[in-house]
Amino acid sequence: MTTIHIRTFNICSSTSSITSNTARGRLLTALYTYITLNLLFSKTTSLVIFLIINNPYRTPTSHPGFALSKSKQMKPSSHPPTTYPFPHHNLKHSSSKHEGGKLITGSPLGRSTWEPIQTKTRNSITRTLGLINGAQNLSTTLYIHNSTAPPSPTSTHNPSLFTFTPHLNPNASDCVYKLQKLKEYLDSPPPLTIPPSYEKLTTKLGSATLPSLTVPCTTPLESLFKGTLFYNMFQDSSGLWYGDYGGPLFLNCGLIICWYIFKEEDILGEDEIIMLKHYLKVHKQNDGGWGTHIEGGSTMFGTVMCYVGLRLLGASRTEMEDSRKFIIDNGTATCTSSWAKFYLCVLGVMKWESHNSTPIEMMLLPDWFPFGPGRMWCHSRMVYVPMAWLYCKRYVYEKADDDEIIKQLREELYGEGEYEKIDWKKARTTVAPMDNYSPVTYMMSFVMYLLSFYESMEVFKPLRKYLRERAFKRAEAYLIAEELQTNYICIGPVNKILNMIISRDDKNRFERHKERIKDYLWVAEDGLKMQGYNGSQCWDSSFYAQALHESGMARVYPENVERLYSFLEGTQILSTPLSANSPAMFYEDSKERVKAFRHVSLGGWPFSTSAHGWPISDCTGEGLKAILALRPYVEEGVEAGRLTKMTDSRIFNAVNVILTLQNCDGGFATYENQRGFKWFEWLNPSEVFGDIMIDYSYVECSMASLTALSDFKVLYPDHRSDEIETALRRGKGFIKSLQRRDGSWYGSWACCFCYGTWFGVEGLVACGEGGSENVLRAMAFLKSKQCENGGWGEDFRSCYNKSYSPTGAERYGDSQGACVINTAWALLALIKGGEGDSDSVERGIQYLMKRQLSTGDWPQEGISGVFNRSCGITYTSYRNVFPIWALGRFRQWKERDTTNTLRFSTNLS
Ligand code: LAN
Repeated sequence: MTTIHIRTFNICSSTSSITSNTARGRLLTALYTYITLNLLFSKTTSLVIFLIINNPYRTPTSHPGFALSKSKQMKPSSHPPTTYPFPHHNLKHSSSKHEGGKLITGSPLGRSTWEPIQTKTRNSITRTLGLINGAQNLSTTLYIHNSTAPPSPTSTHNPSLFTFTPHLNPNASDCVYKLQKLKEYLDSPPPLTIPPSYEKLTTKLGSATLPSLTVPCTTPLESLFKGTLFYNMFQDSSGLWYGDYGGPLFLNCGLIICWYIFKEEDILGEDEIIMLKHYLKVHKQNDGGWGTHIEGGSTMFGTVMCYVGLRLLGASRTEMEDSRKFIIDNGTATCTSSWAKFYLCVLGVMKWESHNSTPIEMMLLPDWFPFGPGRMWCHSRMVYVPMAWLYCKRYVYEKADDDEIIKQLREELYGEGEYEKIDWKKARTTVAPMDNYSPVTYMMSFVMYLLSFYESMEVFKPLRKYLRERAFKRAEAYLIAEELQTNYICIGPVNKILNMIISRDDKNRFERHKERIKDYLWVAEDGLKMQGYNGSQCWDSSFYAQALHESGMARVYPENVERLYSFLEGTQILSTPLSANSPAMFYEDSKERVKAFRHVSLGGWPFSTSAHGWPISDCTGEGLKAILALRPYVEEGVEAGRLTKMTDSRIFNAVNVILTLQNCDGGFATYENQRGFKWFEWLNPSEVFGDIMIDYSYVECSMASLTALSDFKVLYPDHRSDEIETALRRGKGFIKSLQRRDGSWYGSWACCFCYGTWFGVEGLVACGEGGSENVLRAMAFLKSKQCENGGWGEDFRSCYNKSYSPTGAERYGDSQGACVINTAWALLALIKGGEGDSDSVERGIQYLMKRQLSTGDWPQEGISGVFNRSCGITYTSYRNVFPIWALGRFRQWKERDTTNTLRFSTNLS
């Protein structure tokens, strides 16, 4: 009986479109389910089940598909309509402060790992699950986020809650993590000191600590309050919000190859293997292939990487027949892109002759030379240096020739008996059209041609030997510097694995690398994945801090705000006693920094954690703004010694990072100044990625840096004031120069024009351009894209095709193509641009309220993030943070007084 109720609810919520998903319908279903659960279980148990089955993962009714007019246009994904049972497996999530990991240097703050839980617990949980589900054979998996205690065996989980239906929506909604956090929250709800003026709200919308599941929100303030009540339940005790940072599919294979080559359990354990396999399987498309990321149509890059990954993890050839066919039909693995070829060479299923020359000698190029690793975008540099190392060593998995799976792969990837006959040299230039986002240019082909002579001619042998020996020494020092500066996390998941393979013969380095693999893993309904970074902790939390402040909600949750401040304070790079004493500090010395091509780190904020150690312009900007915004709320905590004071000198260090990051064009790039030239892009060898060769100035990075300077200027009018004025003036010019004719800005790091335009408007207003012609054009652009139902929507195709996606967010948003996150971005921009009283904003706010779930959450729709033009990346926090912020900004606008200063009135009438 229970099963039927729960499933009925799931089906209702997952297949209804926005129009049929009315407040009344949802309310009735919610009420019905809640009462049923209450009859069957204790109050806490029912709440846990209820909140989870009120699943934010909303699946639209159909998958429309669309025509491809240009060969470069992104293909839609087409996952098979199969639901997979959650495998029998248990992992729990932890933060390292509970682990006491000996081998970990740097601050453990914000570290996120998953671990298996005891079999005994697993059995008892499985039994409970069977009971709830009414199907004993459908035992499920429980993953536990280990930042606090694992749930007791009495906690209840329903396998159907974790059902992942990728053909409807391949985005998971972080139910696994949230379930665990929720349990912790309910076990010991934090004391909330809600101001008396909020009493009316709390009585209406729930207790002080729990959102009411039955009372609908009727005003924006109620919606805002419920949204924060819900999201705050998932704050980690260390003050941050964790979330899924998956999306790219090609990253898993690097890790799997590394594990396979070394076969060590502490690289990937039994539990992780099962879950990783599950993840790769559920993201397979109807045509047997995989996309480069979860929402993309199949590519040879994604397919070859996932195919090899799955086979190494133990999937049989027969169960992969359709995928093998996809590879063969698209020209065999010789037609995959260059990065996949690199991995195949390392594994020994492709010969190094098929790889273009990647000389490690690039490390010897002098600084004055117009091209060189120090001038490249740091992510490209950090990947191509270890790649060049492995290429120049012609590194191959040592047991490849005797390994049965490798022998089979050599047959499967190219066709029976073909491997020895392949013209490997020719394979250097073959690439399937679906992978060829940035075709190799004539100039690059010519460079490759010259390099192939250098690589193969006998006459160059002595010179090669001489140069290579020196280059290897220089590269080794460089790789070690990266490892120590990042406490072995490394800048990203690609160089993490490559550096680890290289460090194999150095026991100390290798062991430390292994300890930090877990930092990249994440578990969600779709299984375990290698994330695109070691998380987005600092970035997400900085935005939320500003949302809490701007909405007036920071006063309502003093406890959460203190914890949040404490996380942000502790995450400033090299600025806490622990991080300042880590080996990374050695490299902050200017001589060492220059050798390692690094910008100043001291005082910057990272995207993820302090231990990661790479400051980013916009993360520093958002981090600084967040700290400045929260300061008034934490004075008491600082005085009482509960919190560490942010000294002025720490704030000045952050400002220094920002000021020194401004480029000649007035804009800001990501991690470093722009050191190369645009023509470097002609040498982009990746094929699959666009604009990766240098660090360009972006609207996002510029807005965050400039708004931070502008906030800072108000509080510290005497510190470097002339420089700040100049920076703002130059920044304003840059932002204007990037605006497109239609009034929009292209967003490079999220989907897409709504995101970019929000940054553009916010930046211009901070530079004193409110009401200018540029801002008005942006307003007109946004209004022109509003859907009839009041929302806005775009998906990943906007980024890939660089034009507003023709059917909006129809695939994973609502039937009109609108979605929650883009609506929030558009609203943030419109209100900032002076449109707060417009009908457009009113309708947008109504839209957000309508789409809010009865828990206070919002549905998980399409993928939000993007990088390198062609790869999507997940941000599960965005669906909460941005709607809350937009509602909060709307509230502030409505309550502004005539002098346009804020009141943050708590009067609810
Ligand atoms: C990120 C994540 C954060 C992102 C923002 C801060 C949001 C952005 O405003 C600036 C660029 C930045 C820092 C960014 C750059 C590219 C990254 C590092 C990523 C998208 C996360 C993963 C991606 C990285 C390149 C993925 C690794 C894969 C390779 C192809 C090397």
